[in-house]
Amino acid sequence: MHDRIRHAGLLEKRMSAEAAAALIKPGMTVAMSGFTGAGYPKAVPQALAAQMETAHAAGTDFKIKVLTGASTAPELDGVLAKVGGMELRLPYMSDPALRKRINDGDLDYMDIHLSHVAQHTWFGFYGGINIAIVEVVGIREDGSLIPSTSVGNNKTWLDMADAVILEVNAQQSAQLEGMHDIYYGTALPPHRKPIALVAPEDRIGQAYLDVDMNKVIAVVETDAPDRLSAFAAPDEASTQIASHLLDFLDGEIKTGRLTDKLLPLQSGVGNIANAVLAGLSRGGYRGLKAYTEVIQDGMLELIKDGTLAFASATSFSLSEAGIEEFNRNVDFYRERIVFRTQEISNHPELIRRLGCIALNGMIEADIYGNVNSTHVVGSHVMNGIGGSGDFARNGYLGAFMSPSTAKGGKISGIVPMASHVDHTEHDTMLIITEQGLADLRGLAPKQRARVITEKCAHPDYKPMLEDYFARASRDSYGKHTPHLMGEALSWHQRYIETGDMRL
Ligand code: 0RQ
Repeated sequence: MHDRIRHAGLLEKRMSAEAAAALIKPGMTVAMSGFTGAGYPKAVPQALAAQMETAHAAGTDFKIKVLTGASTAPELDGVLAKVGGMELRLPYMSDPALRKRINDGDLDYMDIHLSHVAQHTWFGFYGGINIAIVEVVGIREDGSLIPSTSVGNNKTWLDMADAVILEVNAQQSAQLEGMHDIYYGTALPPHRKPIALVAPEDRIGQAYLDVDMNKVIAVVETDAPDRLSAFAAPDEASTQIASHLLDFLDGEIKTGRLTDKLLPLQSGVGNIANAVLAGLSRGGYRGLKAYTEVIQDGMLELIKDGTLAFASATSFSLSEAGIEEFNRNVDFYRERIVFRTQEISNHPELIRRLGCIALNGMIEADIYGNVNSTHVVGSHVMNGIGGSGDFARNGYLGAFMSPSTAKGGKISGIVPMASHVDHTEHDTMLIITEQGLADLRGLAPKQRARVITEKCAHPDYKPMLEDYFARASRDSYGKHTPHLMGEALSWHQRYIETGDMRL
């Protein structure tokens, strides 16, 4: 028997990616595996894009609705975006071609908290799912599936879809078997029960995904790596952000609010989050734990050097060097990493119970601490909210980090009014730039404005913010959260008109 497909019935269902793609029809809702460039289907979406291109050339419109775990890669989002093959996409994305299509207004993009996607699917909010396409590492004798480098929403997709296409990827390490914990205990309200997870390393489910064999319409063999994007080397700004965070955590330990084991860490995506994690290894911590969505290279480093004793996530997002490191020392990492479904990795009940320390990147924050994670000058979506809201609202601490300026200083990361709000002032506790750290806990709006401006703003913009706040404090309609409504977004308008927020 085939070593990756050990179920006789499913072995019979092998076919080419082209034949499997031909089963997908215009207008279908197709749910795909994949989370932050890991564990996404690699062959069928490419074959589908080619078929769409042929259809479009013949004058036939061929678009589908695409649901995923989070971002995927050029072989999925990229190819489908390039041929104009999507009418709807949700949730998180980061592919440049797809981002361009969305910002050109060519398709609908729904940005949803990652913890909401599975349950909204069960609630029927997105209609039904015609086909699920899920990458797996292998199929066992009993037909259960060995999950890949991400779990994401795969359990929900397999359960809810009318039909299933499996991509069995021989490139993924067979050693991933046993690293997953798939929880099948979720129910619909009012029948929900407490989820019995009280520590990041707890196992509450099974190592395999179940699938109704009768729904499987194709099994496609692939042999291609994940996206494996490289991370930018930590620069001065991210190193300073990491130092401010370390100083803050030291202070919390001194006051007795935290111990030197901290609380489970969550770290977002992107270069800043990756660099800040790398900085944590300088803090001298040992045996910390992570309860997070994504394991980037920075977190793997922390596991390797003993800073982290254990990490729970739903996905990898590694560079080529990162996956090589994992594969080289897989026995070591297997003992220290578990992958869960994203409804569990991002579950508000669990994040609040564990008391996560949430560390996420941002586009901008305003002087009151409202945070924009997603939209450049209020309208151009970057990636999406991802899980940042799940963790920031429900964690013990919610920190948002960014350099104080972007685009060579032409944009301020601290603005009078956020041009789009993903995390309200009620959810944000720490704002960190290379300039400093604003601790907003226990502060009222005007106190927050002074602290954020003082600690986080770049010197080019600090006098402008102080001037705005002084005039708003004098002339605002209400004096609780002072704003000059005609001026609050003028910095963004100036950037659109002149290419620079500075006066
Ligand atoms: O643009 O690539 O064109 O140079 O944004 O910015 O500074 O490299 O930072 O890679 O950490 O990303 C918010 C996007 C930050 C990320 C965001 C431009 C900047 C650059 C990237 P270029 P940096 P990062 C869990 C958590 C939301 C989702 C989330 C993110 C590019 O952290 O997507 O947290 N977060 N999920 O130039 C204009 C500004 C800007 C700006 C940055 N104010 N104006 N452009 N940029 N600030 C994980 C998941 O949920 C999956």
